[in-house]
Amino acid sequence: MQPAAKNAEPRVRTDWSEEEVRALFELPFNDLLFEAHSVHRQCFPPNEVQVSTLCSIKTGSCPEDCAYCPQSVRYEAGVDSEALLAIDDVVDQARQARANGATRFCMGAAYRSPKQKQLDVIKEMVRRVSELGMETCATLGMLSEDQATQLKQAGLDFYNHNLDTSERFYSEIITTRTYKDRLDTLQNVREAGLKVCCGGILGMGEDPADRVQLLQTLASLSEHPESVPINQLVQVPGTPLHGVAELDPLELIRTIAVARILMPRSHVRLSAGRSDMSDETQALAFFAGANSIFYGDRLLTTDNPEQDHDRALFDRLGIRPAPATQSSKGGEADASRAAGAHARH
Ligand code: SAM
Ligand code: DTB
Ligand code: SF4
Repeated sequence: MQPAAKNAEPRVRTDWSEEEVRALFELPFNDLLFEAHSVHRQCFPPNEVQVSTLCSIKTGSCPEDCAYCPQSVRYEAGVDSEALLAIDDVVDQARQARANGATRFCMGAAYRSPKQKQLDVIKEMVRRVSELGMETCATLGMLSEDQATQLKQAGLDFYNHNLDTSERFYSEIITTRTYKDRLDTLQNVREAGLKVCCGGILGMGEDPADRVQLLQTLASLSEHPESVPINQLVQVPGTPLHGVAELDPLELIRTIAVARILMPRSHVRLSAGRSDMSDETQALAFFAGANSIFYGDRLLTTDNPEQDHDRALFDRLGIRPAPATQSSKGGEADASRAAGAHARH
């Protein structure tokens, strides 16, 4: 394949065929990384990584049966069930995340889909976190278009809803909602004018062909998701996927590189699973085009690398945290965020 022309921005395409995607995966590793990194440099500052912090606003006892997830009520995975957090507690956590240099705050709830009473509380959380000048993201399960619109009106920027894997492999992982349910929610989120955060999980025992199909489906959505989280399965004892064969780290890097080429303007997030990755694997992921991470010692219920470790890794790699994309939010926010980010990185 021809390397991307120097300085020419790659065309954004939503018509990638499965054969084209497979051909990218089958490139020699160096050719793939060269191409992905070239695309990355044309679209993004190569030494900037966007930094988000996760907050589990409602933990555990989820009715769904996602085989990877410790929050499903069906598995004994040691996660206690908690009520929806109080609004003030969530805002305090957001303020702390901002002081630590995060520009986006992602609120996750173990719901199949939120009820109106719950959504009313979450809308207030979104409003208050938004007032801090942070970008906001929520992941609450399935949404109708009306629910998505309500969140948009409350000031939500992004909605995270993952396809998780290929359509073919999906039914081996989740039986309580369909692939089409997921695509419908993604469409509702788009129609409401929210930015889409959508990706998947690797290392669940899927075939390489499933990784091809997942990326081809993501790149064929009518608009690419603005944010594409690539999670590596965090294996939690008690969940059905505990004990599956571990993913070859080079396959993770290949998947990130192909995602970067297919969706050149999207943020590709090296998401869950970093605690199990070497620094060298993460460095290669940033070279291949990953430019977003979750920062903070916890994901939702599992561990993330210590903040000190991430700061040291950024320093060793000469990476700086990206500024928030929404300068319009400003206010109380900008000065203290800039100070926090500067002090820490
Ligand atoms: N309940 C909502 C839903 O599933 O859409 C939102 C929260 S759910 C925990 C968000 C995402 O976290 C899932 O779609 C999945 O991709 C990811 N996730 C959950 N457990 C994981 C694990 N053990 N390892 C990696 N990713 C995981
Ligand atoms: C996403 O793709 N990964 C994040 C976020 N979206 C919500 C969640 C990772 C969860 C990992 C398992 C846990 O901590 O419970
Ligand atoms: Fe529930 Fe989300 Fe976990 Fe599935 S991934 S069990 S929907 S919290």
